[in-house]
Amino acid sequence: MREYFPEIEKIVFEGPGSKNPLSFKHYDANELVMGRKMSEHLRFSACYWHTFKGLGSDPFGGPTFIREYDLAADEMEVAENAMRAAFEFFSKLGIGFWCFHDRDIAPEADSLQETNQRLDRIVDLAESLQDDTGIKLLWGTTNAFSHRRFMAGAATNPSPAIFAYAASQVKKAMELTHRLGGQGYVFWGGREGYETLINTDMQRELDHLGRFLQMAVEYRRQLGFKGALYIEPKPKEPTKHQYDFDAGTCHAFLQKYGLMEHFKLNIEANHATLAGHTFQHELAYAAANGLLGSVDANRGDLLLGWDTDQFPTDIRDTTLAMHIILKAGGFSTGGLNFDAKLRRQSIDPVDLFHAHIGGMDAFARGLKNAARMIEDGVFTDFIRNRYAGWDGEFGRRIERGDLAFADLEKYTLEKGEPEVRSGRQEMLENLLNQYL
Ligand code: XLS
Ligand code: CA
Ligand code: CA
Repeated sequence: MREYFPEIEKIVFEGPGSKNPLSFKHYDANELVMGRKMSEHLRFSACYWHTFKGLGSDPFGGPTFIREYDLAADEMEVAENAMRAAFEFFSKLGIGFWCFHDRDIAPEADSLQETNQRLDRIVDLAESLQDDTGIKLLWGTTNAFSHRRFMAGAATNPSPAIFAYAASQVKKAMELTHRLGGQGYVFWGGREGYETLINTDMQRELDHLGRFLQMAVEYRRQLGFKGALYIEPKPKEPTKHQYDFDAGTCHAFLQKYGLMEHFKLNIEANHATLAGHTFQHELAYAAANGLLGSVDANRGDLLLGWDTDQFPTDIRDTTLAMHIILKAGGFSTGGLNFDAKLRRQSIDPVDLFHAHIGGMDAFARGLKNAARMIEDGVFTDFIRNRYAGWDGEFGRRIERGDLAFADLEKYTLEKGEPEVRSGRQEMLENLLNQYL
């Protein structure tokens, strides 16, 4: 069998002292953290689009990466070679999951029928490679944003024929995800949003998006697909205003259209910061509302206002993220998917290994730090103490709904000026640094 990464041996854990850049310094798949293997906590996934189809182009220039598997003359041969290269990469890296869009794995043909036949052919290959390697599908999704027919959106398009096209595509992609044993299916808004309200009926578009997702729920049931459905929030890009702006907006949308019990969120770090939030804020908001599903692990750049999709390397960020994820009970169907791409000058196949090794080590450290924070309990104790008044009789009566404004006025008149306490932010920030 042809190899696409012939110089790369299987990446193994060598520990923090190792000088070998092609080894894990912190990620040891079998190491137990809080009684569970690191691989089970982190559930790392590689994405197909950036890793195998992204070739370094940006708005100012074309591809800079040249990949062996791209060199065949026939499009479908390229698609099959890319799939083989992908599984060689996953196996050598030791990553347990992958994710794809329908259009990443097979190029679109002239008709939907033919496109779907191409997908079936590629999915046959993916299925056999999954069986051979034991690598699993974290989630599948649809690309209903690249083709020109989707320039004004998919489910929110002014044309019902385009809505129908998008539905047909999602139907097929859900079937393929189901066939590959996918643990989830993602809806990222693509071009579901608008450029200007002068030509947009927002209310109608939102209702259409709601109906579209209700149909997806119905089809999931019909198909017997047991994986989770996720919405992935993003505030802007490609449209000026995306409807799934952030976790809070998605939460309201899911409630309005009766979808709360059927969906969770796929939180992406870079989308959180684009929305003016931190990654941790979006995770915490999702967790607080029973919506934490899966994570697209990457980062943006504070000095750039767009979706740079860089590999995660910041230990403070990974620690705070894992702290929230662990406290919420960890992943079930979800995982940490590296929706991240190489910088344009990182042209060699080996750069893909460096990038993923760095991301996996960064989250392994984050996991271990967060586990120590939880085991030591200092942050939990501090917060518990800060709110301790609510555990007393008076606080509980307010929470239970036993007291009204008049009762609270009576209490205040009797007790006088309440005591105030320091939030101790600087002390806690110093303490956090001790864990990093
Ligand atoms: C784009 C999104 C996309 C989704 C999957 O910004 O991150 O890649 O994760 O469609
Ligand atoms: Ca993403
Ligand atoms: Ca992104």
